[in-house]
Amino acid sequence: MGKKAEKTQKLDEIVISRAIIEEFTKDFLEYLEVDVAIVGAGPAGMTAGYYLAKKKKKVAIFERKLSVGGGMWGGGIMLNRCVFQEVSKSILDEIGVRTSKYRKGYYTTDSLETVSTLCSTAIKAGVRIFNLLSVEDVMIRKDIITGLVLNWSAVSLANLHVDPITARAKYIVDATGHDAEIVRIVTRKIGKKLYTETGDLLGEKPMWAEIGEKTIVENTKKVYPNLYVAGMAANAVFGGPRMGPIFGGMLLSGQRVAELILSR
Ligand code: 48F
Repeated sequence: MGKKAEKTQKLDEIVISRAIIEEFTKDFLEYLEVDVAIVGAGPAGMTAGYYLAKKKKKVAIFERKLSVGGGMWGGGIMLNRCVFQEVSKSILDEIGVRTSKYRKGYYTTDSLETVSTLCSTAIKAGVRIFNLLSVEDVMIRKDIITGLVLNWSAVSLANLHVDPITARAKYIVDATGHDAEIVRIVTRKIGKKLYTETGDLLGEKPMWAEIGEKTIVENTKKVYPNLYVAGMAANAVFGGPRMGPIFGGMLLSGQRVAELILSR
């Protein structure tokens, strides 16, 4: 289209509306059946999505909030810098987040750059992120999780009595952070059948950055048939400590869960 044509283009509000509805619906319908459904677009969920999509898996991330990024935007106490340790730097380099060396083994990033780059890289690798959708339940067939129950977050916020819809997935990742919401739903609905010592959530332990960052990767694993935990949810389920505003473990956990699922 030439410059003249651009200036004189007429705009039709109905075309704009149809574009939104048709394009979104096309995607949504396509992603109601996926290889991997990830709940939560925090650092762990988006990293997991990126590594799975990179290997051509069909991945949907369902995020309750308007914005992705979970607890990453505010760095520590709303100071928008994130800290990463040496072992996680290669992931930042791979996705193109700039790092600044603070001391030996410690790097900082701009949290806004980190979230936006992680999100953009995941989407460009093929992940579809559906924001404003809450996972409120799971589908279970013969003791295996087969899918998620979804509703618009606005429905619960407004306390409306509206039924949800469902999405089917071969594998599900609970990347919902401290609350480990999906694992909690499983124990509430079908009892203490998790792959933990007690069958129940063991609960997050007090802050200990060094141990927390180590255990979060070890605790990233299958917790119930076809259900994996990643990110802070992994330590909440398997009894690891919290680690505060250091984010390397979140990325490493996301990468780990992708590896585990790909190895299946
Ligand atoms: O909390 P969040 O950032 O989890 P993460 O990826 O990273 C944890 C760190 O941010 C931080 C830390 C620990 O000290 O370093 O806490 O493990 O992101 C979780 C995302 O899941 C969404 C939530 O809105 C957030 O963006 N979420 C939670 N429950 C649901 C959900 C749900 N039921 N349905 C959809 N999204």
